[in-house]
Amino acid sequence: MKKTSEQLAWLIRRHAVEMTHLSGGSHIGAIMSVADIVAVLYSDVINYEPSKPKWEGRDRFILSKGHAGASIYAALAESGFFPVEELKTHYANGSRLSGHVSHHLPGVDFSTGSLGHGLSAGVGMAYALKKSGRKENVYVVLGDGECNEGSVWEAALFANHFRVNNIVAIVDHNHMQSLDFNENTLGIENFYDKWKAFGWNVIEIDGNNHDDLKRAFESAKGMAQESSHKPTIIIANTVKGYGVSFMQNDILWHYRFPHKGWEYDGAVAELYATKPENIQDPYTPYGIDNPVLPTDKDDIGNDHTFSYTWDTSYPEQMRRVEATPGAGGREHYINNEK
Ligand SMILES: Cc1ncc(C[n+]2csc(CCOP(=O)(O)OP(=O)(O)O)c2C)c(N)n1
Ligand SMILES: [Mg+2]
Repeated sequence: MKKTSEQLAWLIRRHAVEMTHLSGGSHIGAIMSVADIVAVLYSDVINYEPSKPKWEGRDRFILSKGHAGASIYAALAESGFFPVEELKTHYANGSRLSGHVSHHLPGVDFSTGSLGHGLSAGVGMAYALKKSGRKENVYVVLGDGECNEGSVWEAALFANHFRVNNIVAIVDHNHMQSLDFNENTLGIENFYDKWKAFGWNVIEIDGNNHDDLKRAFESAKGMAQESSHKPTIIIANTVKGYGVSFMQNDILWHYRFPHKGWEYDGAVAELYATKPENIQDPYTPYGIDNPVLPTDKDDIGNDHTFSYTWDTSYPEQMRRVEATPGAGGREHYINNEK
């Protein structure tokens, strides 16, 4: 039976913890961030046929932030494109499930990993489909740090100029990239106005909220039919590491994988506590009885960014404040009421 978006998002997160744990692979924070977007796309939005991955009538999907490949691998396996068992080969020598997304896998149209290419490829596909009079849509998921790449904006110009209205881009706007917050690396604000200025329809939502996501994809369909024929972008405000408290908003978890001990046990136990009904945890069906807990000496709750910190509960105010080095910087906000 087809999974609900909530079930699929949970399974993506649970698989991702296992896959990165087993392989020592990275980018778990990026995977947790995008899991809800990918889940809603595969449960409610994208037209596909798992037994015929190259079916002509399929919508095209590109995960341009290809370092979060485990999210799409899990979504494809859970949607019937290949056996779930194969997920355990992630990152292994000879596996089809390379760390970054590979088109050698059924259901993947375009390999990604070198950031900045997915939107150009997606706009090209959409343009070709439209010119051929076809009705399929193209969906492209980008990272917000990825929007530092100039090619993203070139594709944006092209899509507007040629009225490519059968593309929907989604930006996983978690304010972080690999080593620091976007705001400290190369700022992209005011993001909404930038996309508007490039001629796109813009929808801004909470990207970890499934109702918001579903409404946004519905609205995008309506906008595509408007006479202006503009492309549409959904700015999905997300939290990097979403779903496991100690990974959330902590840049450490861009590259770190859940190690044996409290990191793996803590992630699994937290996820198990939020498991939706009618699905099984495929690895630890009864959770973990006695999870190893972090001690005072363990590196948890510390600020691993270079110099500043960011709290997504203050997106409008754009509060950017100095952290106290080595003292749990995320607790220290200027003008913070707490
Ligand atoms: C062209 C290119 N430059 C650098 C990298 C290395 N890299 C991998 S992930 C990443 C950060 C991406 O940040 P963002 O797009 O915001 O994605 P997030 O992980 O936050 O979802 C970088 C710089 C890359 N993959 N491609
Ligand atoms: Mg980001």
